[in-house]
Amino acid sequence: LREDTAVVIVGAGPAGLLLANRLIQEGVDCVVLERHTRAAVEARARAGVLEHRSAELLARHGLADGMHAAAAKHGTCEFRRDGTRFTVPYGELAGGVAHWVYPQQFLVRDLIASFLEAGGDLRFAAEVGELAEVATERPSVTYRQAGEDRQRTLRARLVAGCDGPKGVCARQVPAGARRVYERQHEWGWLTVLAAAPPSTEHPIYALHRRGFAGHMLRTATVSRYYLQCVPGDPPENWPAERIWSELDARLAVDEPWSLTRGELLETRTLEMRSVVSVPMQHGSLYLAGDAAHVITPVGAKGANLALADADVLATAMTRYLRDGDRAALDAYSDTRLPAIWRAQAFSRWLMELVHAPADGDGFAAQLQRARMDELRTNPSLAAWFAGQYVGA
Ligand code: RFL
Repeated sequence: LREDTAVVIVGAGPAGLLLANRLIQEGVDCVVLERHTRAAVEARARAGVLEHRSAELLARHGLADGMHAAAAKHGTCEFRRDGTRFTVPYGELAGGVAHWVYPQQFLVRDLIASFLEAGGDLRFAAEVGELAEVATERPSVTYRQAGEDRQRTLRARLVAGCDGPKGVCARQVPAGARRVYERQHEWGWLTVLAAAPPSTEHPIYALHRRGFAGHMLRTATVSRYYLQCVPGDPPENWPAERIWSELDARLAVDEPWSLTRGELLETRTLEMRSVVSVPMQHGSLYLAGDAAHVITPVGAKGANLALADADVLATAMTRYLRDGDRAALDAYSDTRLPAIWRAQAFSRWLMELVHAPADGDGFAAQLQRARMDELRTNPSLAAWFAGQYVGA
């Protein structure tokens, strides 16, 4: 079975769905292929923090109604160390802007609904197996719809690889045609989602001898927590009591404060890895979001970068398909990479600030203490942090 369309989009995450919505708004024909069911995609909890510029981007394209109705706005975060704490009013420091706390699965749900309402072609349970002729102007994508034996093929003029960090699209770029920059960070993370109301009004980054602990906000009834652990430490080593007592110890302050516990919804260990694949394009194939670059959750940048990639790509694809102008498409990688590297640099800076170093209370720990003091007392550094963090 063969069909034709202008753009095939592989993956219905934030990148693929924003691109699909923008293309359909511009009248460009596209098909989205997603390996999971709609229910599974809409239930996948990951990111929760949208930058100011992502919120503006969504609003500019009429895709922010759900976020405006349900998201909380935040402009302050808190750092803890040795029983003390201080807050950074980053929203105010960045000129009166804010983060929008809106779980990624809600955004995904909204973007699916708006694309389908606009008459979009989104095929769930459609697993892409291979891409062909991506170096030419007639690439094709072969996929299998769940429950069917035969494969289907879509021919297109352009393919957008929005299939996440382990997708098939990035592998289509020949090894000799790209450079993969990769870093395995020296810390491990346990990520925890719990049915517990937040015990704080703003996100907490706690630096502790036993390791970093983070308390992030999601909704009025669900919170996210992070615990630094040995890389590769399996979640089985972390029963509920250990998780809560570690959080109690690492988040403790010398004043009345307590952590509200709740049922654990999800506990995972996360590989703390950063990857940037350059260029983000090859022939008729364009990579966006985690398919092109992976960033750790520190600094909350991954979904924001995915949205920004998709926005630039949508404009470039539209110009080419509607007006025959290739300039923006050819420049796609070069347009996006500076911001991607800035996000990686900020994320690494924040990681070094809050993770317990391997040398215990040695030299690295003293540097870290100095850096934290600088952030607390130096308005120029706090202003830089604010702009980077909120994405002003
Ligand atoms: P996604 O969301 O992974 O979507 C890719 C989609 O492609 C589908 N797919 C395929 N479909 C068809 N055929 C195939 N062969 C396919 N292979 C894959 C997948 O099923 C999936 O639906 O990538 P996208 O769109 O690039 O979006 C990236 C974001 O999901 C990611 O960067 C963020 O979640 C990262 N992240 C955070 N980002 C933020 O901006 N703010 C945060 O607060 C934040 N917190 C987080 C995070 C990521 C986390 N984890 C789990 C890694 C917190 C955590 C714990």
